[in-house]
Amino acid sequence: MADLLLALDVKGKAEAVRVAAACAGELDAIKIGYPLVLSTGLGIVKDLAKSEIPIIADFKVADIPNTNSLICEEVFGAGCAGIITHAFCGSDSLAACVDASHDHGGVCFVVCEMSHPGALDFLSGENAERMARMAKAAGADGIIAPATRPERTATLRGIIGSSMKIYSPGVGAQGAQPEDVKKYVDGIIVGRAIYEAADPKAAAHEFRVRAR
Ligand code: O7M
Repeated sequence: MADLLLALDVKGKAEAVRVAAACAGELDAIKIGYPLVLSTGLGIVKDLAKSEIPIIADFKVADIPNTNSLICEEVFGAGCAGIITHAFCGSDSLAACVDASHDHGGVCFVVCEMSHPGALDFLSGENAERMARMAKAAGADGIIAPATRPERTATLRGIIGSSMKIYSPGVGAQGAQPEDVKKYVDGIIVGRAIYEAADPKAAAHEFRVRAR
């Protein structure tokens, strides 16, 4: 059984609040990222707080340790419950993000293998497996692994074990189905197939039921 996370990659406060309100009761978390935050500012976190579910900041953090810590301060200061970081900057950068998240009472998820075809250039295979091991060693709360390659997500689950979570994008617009990965993951991430739907609540409801 997997949770449903909405990737709220819309532009502007009005559209974000409209979609979040429409989906009320059907979501377990909302993931925000650059498209929404660059168009609204981080204040959008407070605007979305009415939905009373965790807001996770997908900034795919990738910098030196000090900068990563500063980014975490802003994200958790704004009211987010979690942050998503890259791991390829190395174990010190990753540790800074995980530690800063925990210092602020938040959770930190680590991108290991990405869902798009170009991920096969770098963000897959042995690199992804190394990053999963790094995420585990750093004490991260979970990883990101692709619904579009369920066999890879199963491999990464084998590396991190059952004490860490996996959130999995690629369901819907990128072609994967909830049934492809739900047995390996703790949550599926769905964006366009919900926020571009004529009836976002009905779409979210269907994904939620199918992820169970
Ligand atoms: O369902 P979509 O394709 O409209 O949106 C998918 C969301 O998941 C979107 O916010 C992407 O940025 C994100 N995502 C991927 O699609 N693939 C990845 O490998 C990783 C992510 C992600 O969420 O990383 C944290």
